[in-house]
Amino acid sequence: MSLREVATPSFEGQKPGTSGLRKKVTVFQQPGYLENFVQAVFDCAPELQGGTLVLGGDGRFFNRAAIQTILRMAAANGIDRVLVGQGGILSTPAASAVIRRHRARGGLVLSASHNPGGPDGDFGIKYNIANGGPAPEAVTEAIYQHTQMIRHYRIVDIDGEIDLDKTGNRKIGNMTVTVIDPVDDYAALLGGLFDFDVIRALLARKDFRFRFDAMHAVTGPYAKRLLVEMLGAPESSVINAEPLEDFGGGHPDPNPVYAPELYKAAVLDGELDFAAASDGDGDRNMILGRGIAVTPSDSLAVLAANATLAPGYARGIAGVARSMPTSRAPDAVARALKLECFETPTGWKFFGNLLDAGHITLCGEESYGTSSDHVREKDGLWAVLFWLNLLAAKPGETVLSILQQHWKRYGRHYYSRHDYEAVDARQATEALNRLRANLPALPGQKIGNMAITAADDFAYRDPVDGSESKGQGLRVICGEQARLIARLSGTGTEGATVRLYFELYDADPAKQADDVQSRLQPLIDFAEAQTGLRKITGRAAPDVIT
Ligand code: VG1
Ligand code: CO
Repeated sequence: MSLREVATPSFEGQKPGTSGLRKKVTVFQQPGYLENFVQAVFDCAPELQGGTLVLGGDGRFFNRAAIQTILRMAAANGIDRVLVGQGGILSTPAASAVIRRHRARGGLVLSASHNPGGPDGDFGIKYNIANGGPAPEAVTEAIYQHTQMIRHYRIVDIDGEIDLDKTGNRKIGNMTVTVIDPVDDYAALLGGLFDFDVIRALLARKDFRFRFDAMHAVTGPYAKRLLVEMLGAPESSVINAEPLEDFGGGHPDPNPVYAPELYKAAVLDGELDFAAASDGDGDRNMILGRGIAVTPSDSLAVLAANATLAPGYARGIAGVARSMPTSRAPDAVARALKLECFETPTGWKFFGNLLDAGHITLCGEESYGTSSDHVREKDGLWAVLFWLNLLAAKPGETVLSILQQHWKRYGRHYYSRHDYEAVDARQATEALNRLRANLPALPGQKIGNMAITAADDFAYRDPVDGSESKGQGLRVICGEQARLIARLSGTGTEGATVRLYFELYDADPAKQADDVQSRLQPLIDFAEAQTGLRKITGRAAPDVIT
């Protein structure tokens, strides 16, 4: 084994976005590109020296090659031990669980999450800190700054490759590589949160038709262990369970648009009583019932309202947090139950401090992300088990009836997100700038019969460490009645993706079964009038409506 310092040019744009650094695979394959970013992480996180690092990814194309490189760099940078998931696999929530359980000083999670994979697809890398969560902005910014001035990276040469497929210990010089089962720690953690006996009984019922779609992404092995082996669901109920390097050519994004068959079976055809799907790296969840797709915002609100039905939360929850564009459905629950409630910028990294400080127990985002303080990431299967636990604890209820009762009590927040993908970056900026310029003049104006009470560019001050994050999304607010939000995605790799979010509150149970898009139409029209997005881009409609 020999250690080398390799001279390297710095690369433009190695700036982590909403969730890590995401680029085309071909960008990551440039000599030195991955190495520079990893070296920047090691240089900015000296606490990793002499400590344990967790390493794994969602199994997409380039995952194995990247792991081999990172292991050799870890040995050259004084890491004491690396815990790697077998086959290079670790879902994002499992990586978080492993970091916490083994008191690792950090972790590198290799994933571009819901972005497509394969040689022409996307790759990504994210640094998580010792609490198991995504590094906060100050850390990712320091890493980015460092990539701009990097001149060398350190790596050791070894004969052949490290065998990732057999569990157990290997050595690279003084560093130990421990290949671990990727599911064990995670399954044990979830086993302690939910009532597996009642869920098992529910799944055994002949009249309870259940399906989980792993979308050929990382959750396959996790779902098989938890749902089939531990909870007795029929093997056939977990579909697309084989992780594939290109996710079978699909878009591993669990929503009605990218999981159309599951959506049709449950929502349109009513063939399933409960269906769910997860994304590339296993941190997202979509919950469907017979005739109903649960919006992620409602899902968080329902889980918060019913949390004490699950053993792990039986003593009550401290509070809830949601990202700014997430609907205010959870706020209504927090008010009624007298819980603390926080509004954070988009991205899971903003929940970390609130969770660590014990301010909140549950948190979520409108983008199919929900989780709790059991890890520091969003957790797809956690949400699925929580819903199963809830259904099992409420005999006679369905997903739809649970939601209807929830709306009756707390009011309904009609909600939708419209995405315009791969838009020309200049056009996207122009559209948002138009709205931005109008913001000061909007309060006092009306959207239909609703008066605008505030309009701003969302800024956040972290209540725990006081750090500030500005420019987090344009908001137009009509009191408690409605909101319209516009922001640019920070996870795309092609042009710009514009996200428009629409929310309308209705407390009247007689008006809670309307068509969502029709109810939101005045807000949708107002957004176009303010941004000119469709006109500027020449697009007739959004690419994805969720
Ligand atoms: C999107 C979602 C955001 C989520 C992020 C990472 O970010 O909107 O809520 O935290 O993806 O999720 P953006 O910047 O594209 O809107 V994942 O499952 O892709 O790690
Ligand atoms: Co994800």
